Amino acid sequence: MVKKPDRLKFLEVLDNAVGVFIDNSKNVYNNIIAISHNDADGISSLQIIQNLLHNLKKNFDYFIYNRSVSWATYLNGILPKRQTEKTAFIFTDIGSTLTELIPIITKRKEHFFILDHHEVENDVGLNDFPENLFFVNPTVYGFDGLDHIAGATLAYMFAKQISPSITNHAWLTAIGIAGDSLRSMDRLKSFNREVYQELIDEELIEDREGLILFGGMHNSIKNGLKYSILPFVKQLGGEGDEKIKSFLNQLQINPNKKTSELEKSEIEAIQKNTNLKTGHYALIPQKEGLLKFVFEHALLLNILSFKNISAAVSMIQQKTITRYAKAIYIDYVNNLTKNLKKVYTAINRFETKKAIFIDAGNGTIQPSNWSDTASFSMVNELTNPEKMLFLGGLERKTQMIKLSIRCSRKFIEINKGVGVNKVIAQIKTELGGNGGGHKLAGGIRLSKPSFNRLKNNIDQYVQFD
Ligand SMILES: [Mn+2]
Repeated sequence: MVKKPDRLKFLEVLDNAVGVFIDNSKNVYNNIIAISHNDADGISSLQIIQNLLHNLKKNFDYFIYNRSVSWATYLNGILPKRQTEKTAFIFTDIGSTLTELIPIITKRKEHFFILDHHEVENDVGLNDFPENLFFVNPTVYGFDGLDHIAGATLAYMFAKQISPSITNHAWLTAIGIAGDSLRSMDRLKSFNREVYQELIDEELIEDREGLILFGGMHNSIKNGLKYSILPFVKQLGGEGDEKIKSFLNQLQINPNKKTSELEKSEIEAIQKNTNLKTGHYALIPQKEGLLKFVFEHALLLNILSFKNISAAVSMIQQKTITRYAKAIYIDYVNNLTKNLKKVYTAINRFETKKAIFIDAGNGTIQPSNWSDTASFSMVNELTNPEKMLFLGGLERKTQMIKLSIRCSRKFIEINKGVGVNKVIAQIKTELGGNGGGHKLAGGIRLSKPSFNRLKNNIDQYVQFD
């Protein structure tokens, strides 16, 4: 994390994987199996690889892995019974759990190309890889897997070296970047920034500047203010139409005017009365309606991935949104903004020096929404970013306490590198329970007595010396 990115070393590893793929793709590989992650970045990465294999006229199959079972179990159903060098695997946006994968890959004849930007476990020796594994992961060379390089950015860099005409599909990269980074486009860095600039220069993406209401950029300003999830608009987000209309009427702005068509003076008037910022956002020229707006398109794929993965995979190839997908989208932003409003205004909380507990149980927030409510509360700083957030409650079916745990980058800085995963590991050691996660996000299930002990002594679990 702290070390300076080693660009040359990373590009050398990427070039090597590209070289091996090119050498074998003509005469050796006749079937490629692509495996990707079930989110917007994963689906965009997969589409890039599919287009590459289409250009190369290769047979291919694809699978999408949601990490609900181990790699061993999952791959058991995918790896061909008869091993052959004629098959190769490409993993995108997934595959950094090397302690699980290396033992499997070691026993196979096929080449495995893993193009991932998730951090690798600490206890893996990066030098004792099996010869058939080509592991390309920029986080190993000091890059940040969110700000610097999305899974789709990496997939695009790989594909473009093999088949330059992949550039026609490069707009897919913007969806992956937006879906993972959750930032306005002016805040991209490193490879994400460079590829995004290339998309603008090639006119594959239209970059615009305006009021940022992610989640509602495609909408009227009334609905934009109501349904924006990044940022959540304090005082207006999740509110009823009347309150928002009267706010806009006072500023003499037509509530039905499109967010993307506001005049400069209108934007300034809104900014004077809210916490909103302007920034850059991306449009896909050949798409229409919601799908034209890259952030909203990515959000839709992230939502659909959990509900109906085949709908998500087909949506990325469509020009306009289906009614089915639109209904799911509206339902999602409607619930999420209402829940964020609850976190911001009303809900019961218990606060210590280092932590905040929010009781979302007893129907306050639907359990299926706990995780996203916790995430967007934290990124919007609706709770103090210097404290770790524990949001959850009693889960009826298990009679356990289920908690979504989040922290900010600021928290990690203040606490010398301690993040959610370390706190969860500490809780599990001392109180039991099931769970896990990464630096910024994770979750745990605990018995009621364990939960009470946690709550009473929380600062001792969050503190490390
Ligand atoms: Mn990703």
